Amino acid sequence: MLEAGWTGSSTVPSRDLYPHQWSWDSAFIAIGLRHLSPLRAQTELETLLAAQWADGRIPHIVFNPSVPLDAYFPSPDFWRSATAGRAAGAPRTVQTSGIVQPPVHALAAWLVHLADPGLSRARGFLTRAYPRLAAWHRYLLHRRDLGGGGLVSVVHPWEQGMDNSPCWDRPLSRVTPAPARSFRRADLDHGSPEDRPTDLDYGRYVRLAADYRDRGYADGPGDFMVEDPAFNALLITSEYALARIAHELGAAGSARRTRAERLTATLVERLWDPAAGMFLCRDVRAGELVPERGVTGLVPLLLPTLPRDLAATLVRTVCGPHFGLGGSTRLVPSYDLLGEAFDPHRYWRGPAWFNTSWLLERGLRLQGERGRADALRKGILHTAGASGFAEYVDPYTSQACGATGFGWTAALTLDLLH
Ligand code: 9WN
Repeated sequence: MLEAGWTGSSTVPSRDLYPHQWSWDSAFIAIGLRHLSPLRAQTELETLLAAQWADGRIPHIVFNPSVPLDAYFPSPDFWRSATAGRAAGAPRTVQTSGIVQPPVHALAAWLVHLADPGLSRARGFLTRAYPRLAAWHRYLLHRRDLGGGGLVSVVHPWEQGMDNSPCWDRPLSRVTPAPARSFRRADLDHGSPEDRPTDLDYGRYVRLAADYRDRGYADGPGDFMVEDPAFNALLITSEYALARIAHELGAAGSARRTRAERLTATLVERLWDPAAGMFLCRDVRAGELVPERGVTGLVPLLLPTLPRDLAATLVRTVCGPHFGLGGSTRLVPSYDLLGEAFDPHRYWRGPAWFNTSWLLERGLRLQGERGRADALRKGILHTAGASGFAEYVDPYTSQACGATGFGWTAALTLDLLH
């Protein structure tokens, strides 16, 4: 599947549904590819990093110019990166979107390096990647601290990567949708409408992205600003990876480790909800936590300096009635099984995804929960194979939903097999 999705310089998430390069997909794909071809894994990340903007942002899509414009919406003529993104420093040689995705890249770069340190050193892989990754983190921490409390805000649900999670319903309700007739949804050519976000969701996605574009992709207060637990936890995880990369390159990494620890404390301060027993999203415009339990709020299990009692509570929450792991579910559902908005088939409103389960497998292992991590690993491997490497699955029946032969499902399966 990864061979079939390889374009010569990167891997598509899915030939039909997502025929370009996606930012966090590429990071996960590189983590798997490193076991087959460390060179290709390095190239995957290098292609993405080459599309970085001068202000440090790594765009969520890098468009393949040989794919027809109508194959995916929104296409390059919607984002107009070269013109609308000029002030923010969009690259001239390649067309990209103007929003970002979760910062898994430094973690991926470090893991790719470890797969073949000799090749990595000979090619100067980390020497070239480090300044770009550092600029990426700088962009997020400085330009995206829209709440002023030290955490990064996302300005679009596509940035966080869990597009139609019920966590966004409340903050999104303030956004006036673009009229449905003003755009054409190419996703419905390949995906079933029951499994995809609704037209109303899309109207809001389009409005938010068009407004951001029309402001020249300048960062500042907007209608949608959310501090998300997974996005910030992945930034912290990647900051630890950057500390290791700095050390490998002969520089000191301790300032980065200290920053990662400080960010962990800020995450707890701003997003931990003791009553829910997990992290919640903060709606920055409304100045309050969003009372919805999404898988995003479990991802901080990845953090090594999470207070022990919080880690223990998170483990209980993953295995309790809201997520059912080890009981009614084998993979972690994307949203609260008991939540009002739960839907076992609709995208990020219930189905289980492989990338988040992979992250939680890692988190459980890091927190010393070996038995649970082993069981989740088994569940991922079994379900990936049985579902044809689906994009996502019904959390109860493991029935395949969305695309099959999906990039990160194949890549992360490979990773768990090693
Ligand atoms: C919008 C590519 C991407 C993933 C996201 C997933 C989905 C895109 C879409 O596909 O989002 O970016 O068109 O629905 O939600 O996490 O990166 O696989």
